[in-house]
Amino acid sequence: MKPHPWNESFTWEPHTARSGVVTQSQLDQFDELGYFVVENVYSPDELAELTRITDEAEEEAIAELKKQDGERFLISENGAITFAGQLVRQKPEIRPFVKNKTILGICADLIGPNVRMYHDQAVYKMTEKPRRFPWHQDNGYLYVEPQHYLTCWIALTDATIHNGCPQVVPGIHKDGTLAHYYVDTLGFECFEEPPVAPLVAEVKAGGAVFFSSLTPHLTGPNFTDSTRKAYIVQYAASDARVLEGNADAGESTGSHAISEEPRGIAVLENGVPTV
Ligand SMILES: O=C(O)CCC(=O)C(=O)O
Repeated sequence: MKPHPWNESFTWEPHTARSGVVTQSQLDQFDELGYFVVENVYSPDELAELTRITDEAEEEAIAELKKQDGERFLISENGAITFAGQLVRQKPEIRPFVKNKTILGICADLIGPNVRMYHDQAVYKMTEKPRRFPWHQDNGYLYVEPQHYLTCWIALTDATIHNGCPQVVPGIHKDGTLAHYYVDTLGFECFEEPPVAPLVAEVKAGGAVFFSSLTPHLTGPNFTDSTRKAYIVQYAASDARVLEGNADAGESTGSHAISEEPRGIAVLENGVPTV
């Protein structure tokens, strides 16, 4: 495991429970292992409405995939796994869900008083065709500074080891961003074999797995007959910047503020939820 070329120094800062939404021992687990699970983030009615929106987005993503050769594009493949991105931008009715009170309390504890929802996508995993899913850190895709931001993996259906719940490699987040290499059609990977045993993060529908952008993770195959549905939302400090350029070619060639990107919205300003 090598550090990402742009990760010249990194210190993991421990977090303190201030919002009252989660306990200090949950945050201690986050600091130690890089993740924790919170059940019942959404009520059954909220979950039904959120899923209605993501189902619609997934149908649109499938319609697009059907126009592609072999009905696939990179890792997305009709009948296997679909990614429907930028829903906050395209479907404003989803915005109240990314401003959920529990999630914003966790954002305040783990990121700070000024937070922007940075990226979102619905990921549906169908009964699996055998394929590898790469171990990756979310910051291994687009390099953001500060390197630590928060990924909230919301289960729209019960997520278990049998249908592709998240799995995380504990402890590695403390070293910051690792070098990633591209695995053709699948995406970026930081290692093929985890250096320590992965932990399985099962979560019931309506709950969420919270992990750092620095926590190596993947989701396993779906061996069941029904689709595993997730909505993944990422939150970063409002003044975070995306570094530009090709890491393999050397230094970053520039950067832009995440607030310049149309896919995100501010969710916390000076500790207060935005309207
Ligand atoms: O939800 C999934 O199946 C995988 C999503 C994931 O790991 C990601 O998009 O970073």
